[in-house]
Amino acid sequence: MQKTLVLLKPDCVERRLIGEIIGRFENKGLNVVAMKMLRVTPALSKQHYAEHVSKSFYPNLESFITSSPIVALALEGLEAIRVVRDMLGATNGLKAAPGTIRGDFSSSRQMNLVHASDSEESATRELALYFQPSEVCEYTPTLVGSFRASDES
Ligand code: 3AN
Repeated sequence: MQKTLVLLKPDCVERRLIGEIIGRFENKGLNVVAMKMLRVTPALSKQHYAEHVSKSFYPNLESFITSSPIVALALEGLEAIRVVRDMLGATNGLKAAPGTIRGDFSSSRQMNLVHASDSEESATRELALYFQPSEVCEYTPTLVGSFRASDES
């Protein structure tokens, strides 16, 4: 099992797509194990986007991610990091395949609705930025047997 960090960005919240997008993850069989709404501060933005801070587009990225509240989620599932990235689609909504979240709802590179961790290292780092260990609720849903066979874990 893996955990991954998902952020429903300001455009997702402003467009009232929170329920629609979380529903996709739930329908897939991923477990929501932590969730909160928050406002990203400039300091948190710099930590989150550490790899982009020195790039020319960073100021626009920071002003966007701090512009409205976001919803942070920890999702758990088998191969959850890759599965969630595949569900998001390409970074630019104009290039994302139909059927993916960005392909179906976004026509922008910046306003691409959702962030998800892209590796185990990023997931560990990013989950720690948004959640205390005590905020992550470990549980096994009773429906798990309806989502996959017992030998598929
Ligand atoms: P993803 O969210 O698919 O992992 P990243 O981490 O490469 O994409 O980029 C995060 C955000 O940084 C994007 N949503 C976009 O707003 C911005 N960004 C990335 N690359 C560029 C670029 N070449 N020009 C402008 N903005 C960019």
